[in-house]
Amino acid sequence: MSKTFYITTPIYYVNDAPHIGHAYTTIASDVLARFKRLDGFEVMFLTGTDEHGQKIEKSAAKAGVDIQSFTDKFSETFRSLNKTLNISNDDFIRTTEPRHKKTVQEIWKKLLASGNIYLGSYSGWYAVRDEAFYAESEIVDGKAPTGAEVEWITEPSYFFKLSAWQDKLLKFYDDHPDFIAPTSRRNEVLSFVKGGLHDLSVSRTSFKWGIPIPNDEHHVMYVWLDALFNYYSAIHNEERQHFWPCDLHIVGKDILRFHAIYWPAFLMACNLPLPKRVYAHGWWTNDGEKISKSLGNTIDPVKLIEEFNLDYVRYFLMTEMPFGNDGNYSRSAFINKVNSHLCNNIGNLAQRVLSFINKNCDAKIPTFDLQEVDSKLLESAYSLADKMRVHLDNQEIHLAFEAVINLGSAANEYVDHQAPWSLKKTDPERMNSVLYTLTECLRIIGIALQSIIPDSACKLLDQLNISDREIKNMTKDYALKAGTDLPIPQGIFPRLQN
Ligand code: ME8
Repeated sequence: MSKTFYITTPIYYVNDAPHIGHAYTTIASDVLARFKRLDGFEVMFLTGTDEHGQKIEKSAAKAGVDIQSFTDKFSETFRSLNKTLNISNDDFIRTTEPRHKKTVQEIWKKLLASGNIYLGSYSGWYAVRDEAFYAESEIVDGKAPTGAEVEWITEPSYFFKLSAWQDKLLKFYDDHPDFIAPTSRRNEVLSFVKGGLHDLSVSRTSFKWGIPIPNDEHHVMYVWLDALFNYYSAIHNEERQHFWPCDLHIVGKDILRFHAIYWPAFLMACNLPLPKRVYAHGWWTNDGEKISKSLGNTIDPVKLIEEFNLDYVRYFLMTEMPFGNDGNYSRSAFINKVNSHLCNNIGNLAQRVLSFINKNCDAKIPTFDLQEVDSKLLESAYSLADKMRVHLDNQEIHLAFEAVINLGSAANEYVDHQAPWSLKKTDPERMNSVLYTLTECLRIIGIALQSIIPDSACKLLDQLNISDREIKNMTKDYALKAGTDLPIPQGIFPRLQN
């Protein structure tokens, strides 16, 4: 049996069109999923849409559309964005699907039967935008700490006994220091939990758009209880249950509290094994401003892709800031990053080396007799796979690809220094060895880039006539064979104009 890896994105609300923030989370998860697949894991990569709750009900009413067709339309927009972004998800779950509703209702019954859910009455603040309850102490200038409008609600409600899980949660965080990442966010969660947990209202009676509570027709389920269990309902079947517990939930920092506190508490209460890790990444701004519909500065990933190209967008988003930090989108940063990393570094190297071989080596991988300087460069190329494994297991996406770009820079320095164009006249055998070393570096770079820029990496590997493209092939054992025919090289990374 191969090793398994289960990774998820948040399921997105269907009240609006996706923007760059949604694309970011999904692409990051895609990079990690693709890498694991290339590294021999059996991967389950889940994404989808979160379709119940008051926010969706209100948005549909505002649009004057019936709720089901409203959610169908926006869910489809997210699904089609995944195609546009070349996302390799294995499933796409909608919380309005029968498979999900059925699982969540079973869970409810289990929680009720075990005494984890009881009937009471809720009086307090609620923010529809966040679909979250806030304590009086959290309200700042009449608003939620996130800036969302709050309303006072008083209604009968079922409660989940969250307070009873406080100590067990703290023990769990202690026993599993890697559960919440990055560390700064872990500390935030810990201090919140240490501050004391209140029981959580998990049903609503003032609107209808939710999963009905099995034992009480007046109530629908609180949207977060419903939504979090999507991660479970998608694998709650014979073929997929071996993926549980989940290895990695990728979320934005805005929804860490739900994933790092409520989610493990719900699972403990159901006696289910807990996920291994929740990673909360940072927030994108546009030219320094928060991205929001009201400011009119949302960035449409589809437009960005139409203007530039998909792989450039994927590359920029994944490397512009350390994963975990906040970052800023600006057009000039985009162009500079893509030109310097992809066009001038990797693209230029490939174009120079492959066209030189095409003209001077009969379009075949040259013969070689390696010197120390060549072997040294190749050793660092062969060490790349392990470096990437370590970085990506820590979700240091930026560092994994920085290591690839560094290899490209080292190869560019090497080619300048070795100057094969001069060796052509003075020492053609040495020229061959230099070109061989460089094509071997390009092979490693091509394999390494597949998870982040799949189409471009595939073109590069095609130009090297390589079929072994897994991470395990990034070693000397799979080195290029002299005499292999190479196709006519074509530019892969066109330069962007400012
Ligand atoms: O919260 N920068 O859905 P949502 C970075 N349905 N990431 C951003 C972003 C930005 N400016 N804006 C959004 C929900 N995101 C719930 C989740 S999960 C069981 C239920 C990303 O549509 C980021 O991943 O509001 C954030 O957590 C998510 O979109 C919120 O998506």
